[in-house]
Amino acid sequence: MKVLVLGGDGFCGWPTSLHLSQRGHDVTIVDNFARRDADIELQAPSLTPIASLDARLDAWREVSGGDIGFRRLNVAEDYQELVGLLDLLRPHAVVHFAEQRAAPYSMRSAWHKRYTVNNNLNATHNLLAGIVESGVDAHVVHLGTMGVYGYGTAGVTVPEGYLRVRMDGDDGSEVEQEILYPPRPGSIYHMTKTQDQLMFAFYNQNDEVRITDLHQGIVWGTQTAETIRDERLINRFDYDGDYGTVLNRFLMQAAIGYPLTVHGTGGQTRAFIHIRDTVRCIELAVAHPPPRGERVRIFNQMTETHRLIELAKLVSRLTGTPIDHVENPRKEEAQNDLRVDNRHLLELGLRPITLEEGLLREVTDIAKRYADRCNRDKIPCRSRWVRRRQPAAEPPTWSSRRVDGSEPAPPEPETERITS
Ligand code: USQ
Repeated sequence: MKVLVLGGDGFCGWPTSLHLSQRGHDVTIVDNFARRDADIELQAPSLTPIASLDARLDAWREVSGGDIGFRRLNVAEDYQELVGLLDLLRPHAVVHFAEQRAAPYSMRSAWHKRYTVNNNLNATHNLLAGIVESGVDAHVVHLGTMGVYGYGTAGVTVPEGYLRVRMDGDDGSEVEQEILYPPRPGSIYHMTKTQDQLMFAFYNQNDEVRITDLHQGIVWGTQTAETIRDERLINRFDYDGDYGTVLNRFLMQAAIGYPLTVHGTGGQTRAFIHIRDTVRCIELAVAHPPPRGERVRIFNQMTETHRLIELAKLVSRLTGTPIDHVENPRKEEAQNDLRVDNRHLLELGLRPITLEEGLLREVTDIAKRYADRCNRDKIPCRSRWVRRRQPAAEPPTWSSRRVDGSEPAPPEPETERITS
C-alpha cells in the first residue's frame, strides 16, 4: 500500500515508517521538524544521538533497500501543499502523528497552550478537509490517546471509544444510543485529542472518510526491530520533564542513580505499551481499513495497566535506585483504578510485549549506554498545571483617582516568558 506518514520523524512516527517500509509498504514521510525544534527550545535533546532525517533515510536504503520518500511541510499551516501531495501520491492510508504530543509542554505557558491547540486542531482538520478536497479515498489512521477518557475511577472497564447509554424518551419509553465515551481531558494536549474525535465523527458521517482512531497508552522502550539495524536509525529517547514519559524517565533515572521522581503518592494507574507494539498496532490498523460507510473505528492501543508506585518499586528493586515522592506539578487524581478493553487489536493478532520481559534490557542497552549525554537539570518537571492566582485589583478609592477624576490602569497581568 502507499502510505503517507505525517509526523514521520518523531518518536512513534520514525519507527512506524521503518516498520511499514519493512513490511513492503511504499512510505512517504511528511514532517516539519517541530519536535527537533522543541529540543532546541527546551535545550533538552534526545538522550540517544539521533541522525538527521536525510542520514536516517540513507541508512535505511543501505540496510534494507527500502526507499522512503520525504516532503517537508507543516500540516497545520501548508494546506495547499498538503492537498497537492495527496493529489500527487493518492495514498491508500495516511497515518497521522503530526501533533504536539506532550502534556507538560502543552501546559508550560499561554504560548504553549495556544501553539498546541492551533497546531493539533489545524493539522487534523487540514488533513480531513484535504482528503475531501482531493477526492482521495485514503484511510486515516490517527494516533489518539487513552487520556481522552480521563483517569477518574468510574468503576467500569473503559470501552473502545463508544458507550451505550439509555435515556428516558419523551413518550416514556426507553431510548438506547451509542455515544462517544464522555471526554475528560487532563491537559491542553489531551483536550486537543478529544476535539480531534469530533472532527473525525463529522467527516466520517458527512463525507464517509474512513478513519481508525487509536487511543494509545504511555509508550515505553526505544528501539524496534528496524531501528536497531544501524546506529543512524536509532530512535529518540526523551527523559526531560516535558517530553519524557514516566517509565522511560524512571529507567533513565535508575541508569544515572537519580532518585525516581514519583509525582505525589504514585497512586495514579495508567495504560502502557511498548514501542514495538505501537508500530505493530499501526501496521495492523493500516492493513485492516474499515469499509466506506462504517463509523469511526476506535481501538484502545495499550497492553497493560500499572500503578505508578508499583512501577517505581519494580525499577527500584531491579536497580537499587531510591524513590523520591516529589510534589505533583499536575492537577490529577492522586489515585485511580483503570481497567481497559483492548480486544480489537488482540483479535487482529497483536501479541503484547510485557513489561517484565523487556524492562531490564532497556535500562542496560539504552539508558546506561548514553547516560553521559544526560543533563540532570532537565529531569525535574517544571511545567505547572495550575498557576498562582494574582490578587484581584483593589477597587479604586477616591485617593487613587487622578486629579482629573480618571482611574489608574489596572496592574499589568503577569507576563509569560517563552524560552525560545
Ligand atoms: N509522572 C510521574 N513522574 C514523572 C513523570 C510523570 O509520577 O517523572 C506521572 C504523571 O503525573 C502522570 C503519569 O506519570 O500521572 C503519566 O505521565 P507521562 O508524562 O508518562 O504521560 P502523559 O503526560 O499522560 O502523556 C504521555 C504521552 C502522550 C500520550 C499519553 C498517553 O506524552 O503523548 O498520549 O502518554 S495517556 O497517558 O494514556 O493519555
